[in-house]
Amino acid sequence: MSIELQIQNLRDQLNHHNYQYYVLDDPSVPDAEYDRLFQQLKALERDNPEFVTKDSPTQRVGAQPLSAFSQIKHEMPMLSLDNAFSAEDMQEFNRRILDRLQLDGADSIEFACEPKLDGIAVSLLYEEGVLIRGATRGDGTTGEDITLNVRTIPTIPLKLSGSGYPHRLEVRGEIYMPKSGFEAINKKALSQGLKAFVNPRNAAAGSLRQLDPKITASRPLEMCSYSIGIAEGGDLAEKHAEILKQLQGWGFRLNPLLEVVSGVKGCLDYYERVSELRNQLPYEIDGVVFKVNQLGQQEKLGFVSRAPRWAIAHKFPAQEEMTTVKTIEFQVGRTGAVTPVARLVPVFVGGVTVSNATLHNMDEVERLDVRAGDTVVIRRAGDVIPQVVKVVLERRPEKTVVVEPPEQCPVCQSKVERLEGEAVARCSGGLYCAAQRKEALKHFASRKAMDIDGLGDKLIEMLVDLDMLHTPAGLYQLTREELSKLERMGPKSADNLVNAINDSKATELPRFLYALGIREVGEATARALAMHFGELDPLMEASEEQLLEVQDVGPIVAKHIINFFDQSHNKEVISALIDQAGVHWQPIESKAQDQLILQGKTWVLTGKLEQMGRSEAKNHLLQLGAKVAGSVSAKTDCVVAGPGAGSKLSKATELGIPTMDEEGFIAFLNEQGIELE
Ligand code: 9MJ
Repeated sequence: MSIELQIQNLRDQLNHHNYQYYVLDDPSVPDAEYDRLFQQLKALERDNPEFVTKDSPTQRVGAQPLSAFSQIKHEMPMLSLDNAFSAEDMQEFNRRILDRLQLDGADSIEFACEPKLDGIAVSLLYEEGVLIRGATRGDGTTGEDITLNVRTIPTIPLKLSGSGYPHRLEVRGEIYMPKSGFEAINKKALSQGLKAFVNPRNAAAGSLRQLDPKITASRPLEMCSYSIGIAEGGDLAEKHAEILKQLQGWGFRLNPLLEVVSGVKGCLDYYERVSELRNQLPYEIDGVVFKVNQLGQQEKLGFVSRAPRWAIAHKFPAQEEMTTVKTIEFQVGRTGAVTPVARLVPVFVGGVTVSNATLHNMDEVERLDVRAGDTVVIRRAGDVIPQVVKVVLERRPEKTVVVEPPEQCPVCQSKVERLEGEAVARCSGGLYCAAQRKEALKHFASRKAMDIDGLGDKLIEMLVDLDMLHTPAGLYQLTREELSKLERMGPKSADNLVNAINDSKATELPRFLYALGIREVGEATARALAMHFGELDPLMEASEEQLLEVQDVGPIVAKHIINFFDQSHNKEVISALIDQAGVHWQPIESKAQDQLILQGKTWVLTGKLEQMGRSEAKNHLLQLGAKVAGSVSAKTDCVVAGPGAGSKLSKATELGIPTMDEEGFIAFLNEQGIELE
């Protein structure tokens, strides 16, 4: 490609990005990419000055403002800043200044240092101390009149305080949205089904660009001032940092990290210190700004077309970069959550190489409309996990395919279920799914489930990793020979473990149901199901309506139960446990009715039970044969009263019915061999 064509090509790209960024507030590429293109164009033009034209993006800044707001011509152009990307760039900046001022290396320049806030540059005009106009920077020459909107921002004074200010004073600064405010409005927008903002800068721009100032007022915007424009009348200090202090006295917020340093070494040191702080700051910055502090020196240095020679922005490494999505895969987590993940062409961003980014759930995939082959903007700020911020649609290749959620688990092929109102899809494979197996086995063996002594989490992980254990039924086939070969497992411990596993075969139906790890079926629900159905088979065949009759079971739990028993894998595991391994329990009905201690008794629960839920308490009573009634009468045998018990307790006392508090009730349950969850 000829040089001329390369230049034209770069200009076209930059003009396009400019329009997206300045006019539409919808940046198409990360700033770092824009900067790179800009630097490339600058270098080509520097080496081939015959091709420089007036309309090159290097010769003007920004793009045309939108016409929705009235336009304002800045009396003094609003400058932009040159960029430095390295210590060498900073050395060169300093050298140029010394040369122009005819100073030598021994004379160090005083620099005012400020963080470079990533927001929107604005100009505020005060006449006789009263705010009369606010404008955006626009293209530096012409901006938009946003007076009504800036008046809504609390950190902008409507009237100056103190005295001695110029009777016409233009204050310039950055309007930005703090990180916390950004997260809050995005959360709200997403909950209302609205589009989220890409980043805080974008959110600030979008909020300022509202024709209705009420909307701007509702957005968490702040402003810091960093320079002045017009100043007529009044005495201004002779140093930049001192003028800022004067502004502070008149009511403007300054960035608290403002400092004055000496020489380029002082600048580089400031850069390092602020880099360290970057992630902890409550607002986003993309670098630091150095300004020659003495106004006399600033005047001598003057300007080049777009920027002052006396200031520079030393940019931080980018936190946003572009890369390509190779594929989108689905990962199965420990709870069976099926999560879409973008596999990326590795990209260096925010100080690390990123090759994967979670897409969280299908809602997020749909929101981003991300597809394999897409070019995406990746953001990694601080220690936050890398995020896909947006798809660069204009770079989408032909024939991309919309991502469909998997119907089957990518690990075990079981059905993936996504309940209404839930963002997360889950593998219903439960015990069968390899990805969930370790957790399921830990649960199966735990104290309130099958209670296998000596089978701890580490051991389960080892057995699964060594491919010695696939399902809970496999536990019952482990031999002492196999087990004693394991690390740190002597023949005695192996013996003990095999015995404990064997002992667990004689169990109770509620424990067994709980051990299966059906979603939302905790110990109390398992017990309620066991009491209601009496045996496993009728429960496995139960319809939704039948399940809904059970105390504690609502539509969601019912769906989980039905889904679980619908999976043939789960049925196979259950059959292996019962028919092959010999897991068994006493049939509930076979317990002679008169053996139950509370058979024929009526109990009432009242007040707040702090150590167990009402439903757990009720289940324990039902298990012991009692009827649990809602009101106290002469037929009541006992009242369990927690704090806040009212009329039921007084009625019981009146009728001379025995009562107990929660402590007493727990002691009673313990005597019956029932331990709390
Ligand atoms: C920001 N963005 O924080 C300037 N800026 O000065 C600071 N921007 C600036 N100074 C002259 N601190 C033009 C832009």
